[in-house]
Amino acid sequence: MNFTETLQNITKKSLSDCSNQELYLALLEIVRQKSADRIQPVTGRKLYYISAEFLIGKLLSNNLINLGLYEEARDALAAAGKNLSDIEEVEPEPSLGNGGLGRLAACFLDSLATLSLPGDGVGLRYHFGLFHQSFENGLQNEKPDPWLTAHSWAEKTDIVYPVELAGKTYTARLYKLAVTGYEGRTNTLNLFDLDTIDETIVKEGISFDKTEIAKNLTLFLYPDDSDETGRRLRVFQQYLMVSAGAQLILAESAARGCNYHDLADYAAIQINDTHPSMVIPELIRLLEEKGIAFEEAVDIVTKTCAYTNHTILAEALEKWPRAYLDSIVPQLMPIIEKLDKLARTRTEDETLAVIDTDDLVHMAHMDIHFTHSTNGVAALHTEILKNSELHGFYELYPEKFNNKTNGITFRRWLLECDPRLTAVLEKHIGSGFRKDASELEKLMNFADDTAVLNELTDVKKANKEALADWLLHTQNIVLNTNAVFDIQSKRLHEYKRQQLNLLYLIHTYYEIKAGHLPAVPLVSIFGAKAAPAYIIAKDIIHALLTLSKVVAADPEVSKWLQIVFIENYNVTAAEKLIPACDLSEQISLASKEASGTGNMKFMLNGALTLGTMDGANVEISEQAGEDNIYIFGQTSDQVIHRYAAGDYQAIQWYEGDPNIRRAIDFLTGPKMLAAGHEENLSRLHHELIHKDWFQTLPDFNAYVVRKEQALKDYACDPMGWRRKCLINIAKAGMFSSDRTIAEYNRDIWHLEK
Ligand code: 9GP
Repeated sequence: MNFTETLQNITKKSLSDCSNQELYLALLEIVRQKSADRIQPVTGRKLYYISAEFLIGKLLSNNLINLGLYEEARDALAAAGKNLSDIEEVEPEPSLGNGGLGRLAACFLDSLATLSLPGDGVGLRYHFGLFHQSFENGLQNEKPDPWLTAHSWAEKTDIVYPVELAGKTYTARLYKLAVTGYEGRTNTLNLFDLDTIDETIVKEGISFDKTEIAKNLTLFLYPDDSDETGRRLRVFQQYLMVSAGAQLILAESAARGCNYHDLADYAAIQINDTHPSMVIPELIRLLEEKGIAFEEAVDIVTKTCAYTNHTILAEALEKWPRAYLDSIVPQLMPIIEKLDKLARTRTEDETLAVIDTDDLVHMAHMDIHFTHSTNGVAALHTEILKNSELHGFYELYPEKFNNKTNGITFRRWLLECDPRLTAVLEKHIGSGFRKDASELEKLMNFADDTAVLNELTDVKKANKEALADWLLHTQNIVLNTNAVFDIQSKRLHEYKRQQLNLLYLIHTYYEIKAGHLPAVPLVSIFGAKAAPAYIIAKDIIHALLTLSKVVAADPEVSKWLQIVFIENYNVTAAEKLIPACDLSEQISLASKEASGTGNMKFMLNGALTLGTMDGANVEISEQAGEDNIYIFGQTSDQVIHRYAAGDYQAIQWYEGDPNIRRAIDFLTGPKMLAAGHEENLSRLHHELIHKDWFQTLPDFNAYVVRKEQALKDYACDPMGWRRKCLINIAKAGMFSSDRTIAEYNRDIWHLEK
């Protein structure tokens, strides 16, 4: 049966008579069947990647590509006058993540399945995800982001586990989502939920009664933690995830012959940041219930579990007040106390304790003491962990520390999102890079081939047009596609420094007014969500939206500059933005971005990086060569010293540099106040002058100089620019998540194909 017949068999009518919804459901069924055919038995260890987030994105095209059905499906539909991308519009994007942490987890699942390694995800089935962002009156507005439909990819099972929370028993139900690899096996993303969740309790935006656990537990990812009920709710969620997850792991291992003493021969557990850390005491508790003594249980759990650290920012290195744990998970507290005592027999250093003198339980400390591996996510980040943030732990357990530089799946971030570039690559270097990313290096043979460089220019232009079309019909935004596209899309956070870009844009506004025109018209695009309780982050969004209005209203400036803030940045939007980008903004304060993965996606799609020597930018710069990247700003050592000296005073930079002062003062000048809100703009103005925790001002001038150099190169030497782009694509191979997963497997998991 050919693809058309298979589809017709399901829809029971001719394809041209089907609605996109009917075709979507038929495709979903085909993908489900074909994925199920690839389920294979597990031999040896199986990995469980436990994570609060899995930012998987839409699945239809990705699954068709991985099953080798994409072209067939596209052609069969086209023959009936249907368009696969229109059909994909029917699919809601699963809203199960926030940013890089969650997207990394999704890339890892794809690579595990592609490498035919047995590795499942374990997480929660949030009904409304993070939130849906819109802009109203220049401000971020949040509302639920529903994605669960009657025909969701995640299928309900009969598997349930009891979970004790604050003395009451809840029933966690398992939903399974098939993850099929590119020419590989099918694994599972296991998502837990409660049957009792009541979506109707959400009122006004995203607010709901945070105390009604049975009704609210899996409504949202990262519920607002600015008050105590919100923080406690996060503990409730985390325990639901790890307790149900641990029961699943033990049940599946036992079904394969595990007698619990040998759990580490059956399971490897990766703890993704500190949200799943309670899996350690929970597994010990469950093993004790099976009759295993505490000491042996600790040993088993240590051999089974490994921990990944994704940040040095305190906010994500969770420390829970003991009182929360005493009331929510009283069954774990005696175990955590024993772990604290045990840790104290290994070191006298109070700063490495599990429970500190303020009665805070340090989740990362528990992870490092009681797992066999702690890894950072880029070379620089791991060095910072070893030499400063976690130095005491590194001295105690040097053998546990290792680096695993992040990666991205090229199936989604090249084959799916940039079919035009993929076609050009295949024409010149064959299709081996689909499975072996290092083959991209073959492109270096064409670095001086004008015809190939012209083809890359055509691809970029077509991608810019496609982005413009999409923004026009989804957000009513008109883009100038003859401009250079400069993009900063990532979570909104002061350390990522969208505010530095903001100051640059104000500076450019003044320069244009003074007749100093840029080398090329600039379209500056932002995509970012701010955590609902993060006030300054929301002020930065407001300032950018307001500036965008001011610029658009000024014909002298708008010829040269356009500022676009797209709404509700998510994976779907990223797949449109990244292939269209010329200049990729990776401008975090050096030392603060653990790795970044957006930086890798932009590089792979032929954008040049404007960035600091931070996270994986350092490795991107090594791969691409310093002539093919625009690096600026303080080094991580300089930043760390400045923090240590404790003498950074933003006001001195503000008072000492007229350009900085001019840009900051514009925020509260008449034009901005006429277009925006004084409260938000003054707060940001004050923050930049009196706090500026992430040292925007010392990097301002270096940023302006480097960005102007990049725009000049783009405008004055188009072939030279395109050659740099080609080199970036050719050297992106090391950032495949297939490489990352192979390293995790070699050093930590030891799974069998
Ligand atoms: O901020 C890091 C980002 O740099 C990294 O690429 C990503 C995946 O490793 O994790 C992010 N961390 C978090 O979102 C919270 O720790």
